[in-house]
Amino acid sequence: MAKFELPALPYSFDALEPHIDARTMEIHHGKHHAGYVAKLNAAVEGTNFEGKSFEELFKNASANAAVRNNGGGTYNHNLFWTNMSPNGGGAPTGELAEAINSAFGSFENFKTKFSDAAATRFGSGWAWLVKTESGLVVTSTPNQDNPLMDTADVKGTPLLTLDVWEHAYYLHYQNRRPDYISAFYNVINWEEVSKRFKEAE
Ligand code: MN3
Repeated sequence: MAKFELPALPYSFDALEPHIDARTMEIHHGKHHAGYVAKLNAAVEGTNFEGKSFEELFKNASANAAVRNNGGGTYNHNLFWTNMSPNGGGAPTGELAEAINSAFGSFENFKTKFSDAAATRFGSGWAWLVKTESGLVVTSTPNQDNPLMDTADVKGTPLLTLDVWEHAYYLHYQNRRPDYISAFYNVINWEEVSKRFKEAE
């Protein structure tokens, strides 16, 4: 039976410095993310969830807390690493830029909305840019939940996400979550977000 695996980071631990420090990346990927993958495999073993895709797991996330927490913890980090790049930053282009302008009025307005979602998520969670049936939406989720789960307030295809658990920023930014959120815009991999946007059509 195929098991969930920890994907290798697509860049070195220090590649996102000074915005995200190497020590945080090393612990975040090697300890936190690896822990979710191991616990997810243990949680699905011998259950109806064994051998299922993330999408299938998340449709019934409400049925099993361990699958919900560790499935989200695995999937969300898989996405998070790929939507950052040492060559990232700047602004989206093409159809994604048009969709962002259409939904939020401008790229600057999108940034304000996304930053607010990330800053106001109480405790641990994630901010999201999601493609829904009615267009692009910014939302946030608690804990390791995501917009593919049956428990989500806003459901859709995740295009971009930001981890706002303290483990994602505390070593470098301590309590300054807003500074971490601002720095994130310097490393967003808009090419990857565009690719996900097109695949979701
Ligand atoms: Mn994390």
